[in-house]
Amino acid sequence: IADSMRGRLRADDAHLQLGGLRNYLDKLADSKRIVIVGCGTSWHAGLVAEYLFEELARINVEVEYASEFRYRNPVIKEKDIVIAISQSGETADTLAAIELAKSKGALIFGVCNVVGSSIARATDAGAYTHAGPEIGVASTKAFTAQVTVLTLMAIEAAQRKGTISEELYRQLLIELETIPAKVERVLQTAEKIKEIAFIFTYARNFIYLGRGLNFPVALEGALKLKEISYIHAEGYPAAEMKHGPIALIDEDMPVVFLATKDSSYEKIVSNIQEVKARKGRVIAIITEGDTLIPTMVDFVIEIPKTHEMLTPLVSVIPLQLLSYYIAVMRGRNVDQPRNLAKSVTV
Ligand code: F1P
Repeated sequence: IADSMRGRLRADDAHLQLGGLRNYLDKLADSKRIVIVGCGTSWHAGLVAEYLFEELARINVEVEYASEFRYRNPVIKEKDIVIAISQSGETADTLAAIELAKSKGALIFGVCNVVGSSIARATDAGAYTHAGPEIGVASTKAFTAQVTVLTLMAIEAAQRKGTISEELYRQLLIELETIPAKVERVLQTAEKIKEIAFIFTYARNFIYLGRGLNFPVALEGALKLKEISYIHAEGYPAAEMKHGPIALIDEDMPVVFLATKDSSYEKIVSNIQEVKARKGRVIAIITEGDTLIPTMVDFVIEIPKTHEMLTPLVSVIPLQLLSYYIAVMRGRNVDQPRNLAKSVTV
């Protein structure tokens, strides 16, 4: 991941990294609504983008499972932009969603990894993620690369619209450059993650909770665990727990919290208390230097302090590693999980 990102981001020419999209950034900034379509991990990257476009560029965003969107009769209006996200560029549901949106007159942007893929060819403009081939079936570095491209799109749209200050614009671009080094630091905590994985190798269920930009990361953490270890896992917004999932919490339920020091920190701390009061076993992803949460939970994994808008790029890494080690310890083939195809073309 670090390799695929290193050297690509420069504060002065970030928009140049957006490939074919760079001539369309004014249209993006001018759009009244963005509809994002994708499946699986790509859909989760779209959810991260929803927070970014809304917060930074104040553009209304809807994120749709392509597999559902394609069978509806969605309302697409003039100046709507549809962004299709796909690692393989061959996912049939996403391709069908594009064709449907096109038939209604939408302008289609693509965020794909595979150059010349069917989805890339079906779009009006796009940016390639250039993450290199995903060796396994389950998307990992593709997620980070997709979120990076979508972050750049949101930052550039916001700058053009004037919804962020010039200072924040530059700060975000400069901070984006620090992400590869932060990802490398998380990778260095692999031994600790392996020890936690060992303890939970035979868990039957997992819950993942996060707030704000870490909510889609919770969904992605749960999906990775399902895909490669075959453990039942669910992700929820932490605030949604009290509306149902809290009934599942007992001493046999591992709960992974995305609990980084950002604007929802205090609320996440109280969610952790609610889970601990019901004897749930908590693994918390925390910001380096946090001294409170380690006193409350069973296990912590530290990640470097990151600008809140960029946190998913770093906070997803320990979840990918946790799934990886649990799956390996269960003897699963992490590259070829059962029942999954690299490109779902039907
Ligand atoms: C979408 C996806 C992946 C998942 C698996 C099946 O693929 O759901 O997220 O990990 O490979 O397909 P894509 O459209 O991003 O290639």
